[in-house]
Amino acid sequence: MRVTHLAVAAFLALPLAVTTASAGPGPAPLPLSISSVLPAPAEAIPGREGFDLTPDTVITAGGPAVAIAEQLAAAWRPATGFPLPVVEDATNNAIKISLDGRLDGEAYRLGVDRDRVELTAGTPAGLFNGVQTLRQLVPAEIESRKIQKGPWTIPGGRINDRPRFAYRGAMLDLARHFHTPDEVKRYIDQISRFKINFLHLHLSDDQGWRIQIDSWPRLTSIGGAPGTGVRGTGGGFLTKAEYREIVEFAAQRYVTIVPEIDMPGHVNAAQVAYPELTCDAVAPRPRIDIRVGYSSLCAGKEITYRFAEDVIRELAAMTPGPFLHIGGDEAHSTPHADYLTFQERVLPMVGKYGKTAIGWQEIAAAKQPNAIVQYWNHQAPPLETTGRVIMSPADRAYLDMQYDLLTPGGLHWAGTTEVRDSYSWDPDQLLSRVPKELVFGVEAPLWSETLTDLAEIEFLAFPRLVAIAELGWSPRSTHDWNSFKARLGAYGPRWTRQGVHFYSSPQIPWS
Ligand code: NGO
Repeated sequence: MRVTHLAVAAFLALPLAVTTASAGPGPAPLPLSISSVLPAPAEAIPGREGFDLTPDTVITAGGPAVAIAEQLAAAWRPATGFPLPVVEDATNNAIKISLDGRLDGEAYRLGVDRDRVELTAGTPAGLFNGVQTLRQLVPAEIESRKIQKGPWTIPGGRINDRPRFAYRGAMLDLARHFHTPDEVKRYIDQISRFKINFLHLHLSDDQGWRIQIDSWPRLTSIGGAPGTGVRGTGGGFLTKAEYREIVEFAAQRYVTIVPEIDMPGHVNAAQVAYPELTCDAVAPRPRIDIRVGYSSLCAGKEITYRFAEDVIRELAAMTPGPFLHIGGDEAHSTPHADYLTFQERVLPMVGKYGKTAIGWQEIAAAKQPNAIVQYWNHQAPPLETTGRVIMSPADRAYLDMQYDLLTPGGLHWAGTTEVRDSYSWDPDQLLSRVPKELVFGVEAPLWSETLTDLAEIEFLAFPRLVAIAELGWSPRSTHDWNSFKARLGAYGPRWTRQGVHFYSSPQIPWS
């Protein structure tokens, strides 16, 4: 459900202005090779001859592979104008997509030679990953929605690829400014091309509440009303039907949604709707500024736990994925003992409804044997925990940090973050007191204090999200800034054709 935005027009020209100012004529596109892929494949061996897509090329697939084959055909038909039928069998001029029980999880293998392309994986998710690789191996004109000339040569060679980390996430903040289901879907479509497999949605905060909860209807009728975005812009919330549609759209791209309700801090919008959730039962005023740390649920009241359990139960029921995020950050106005009491009662509720809890790094202080901790604050004392950790260091992985002080949008409380800063760290070496076996993966959060529309989202996310995606997917042995920046520079024309408002960083040799 969308409530009108006031500030849509203001931004649109900005990313383009920055883009052209810093880009210049740029080098000519590099010839594609089997390793021109983002994120870098685990192993890529060039071959002699490539495969030409022609009007007679067919895609072969059976069983669960058919849906993935259809996705590939749909991606390539508009620009090639070729029919690319998905058939059961063919010998020549074929792209063969099949499941192979010897592979598992998200891994895939790709072989390209003159007569055929073969993509195999143990699961549909693996095939989907292989298709994202294949899509990057044909020239950028393939991204056009109108027929282009070609030739459509896929460079020859072999790829043997698998992820370094199981969790490779991105996050959108719908609370500070609401983003519509269509905007969220477009973002999912973009991130899934880089093998990001989780999207965390920050659905509640001091300003607004963005997900329908039937047992507490004023959360959205008041907390999602017009004007509940930062500076009074926007407003809106996801109905359960819209949320389920997003979940389904994401599932088709092998992205799992992780919903977050932030507690016990960041709850002003809920308390405006239900004053009984404060200790003194007095309704606070609605807040549209961007200060943090002033609101808290009341750990001493039973209604707090009824509220938490109702929300968790309804959220779990509409979420097929394994994780629920319960926030836990910056509860500066919750006394520490109350914070522990709250978390030690609420974290287990997530398990009761069949999910694993994730919380921001502050939850590490509570007894939370199964919860996953999301590291974010590089300024806090060293994180210690015995559970799994998702790495989102604000000075590297927060996509809402400005690139530099002159680029539009974003904040800079954690410093400015150019593309090279987001690429140059190692997720399992950053925290001295967390053993590397506990690092579950990486996530790139994008907070929306300054963001009202998709152009602004894309400008901050791209290209830095790709740096985080590569840290999450590619083996450390492939980590190489020069290689990364060349592959990224060659990717630019794809975003241009897709109409993605990326920041053309002066650090990257854009083709
Ligand atoms: C912090 C804070 C958020 C802000 C964000 C802005 C976390 C986990 N809590 O990150 O409320 O939106 O910074 O960068």
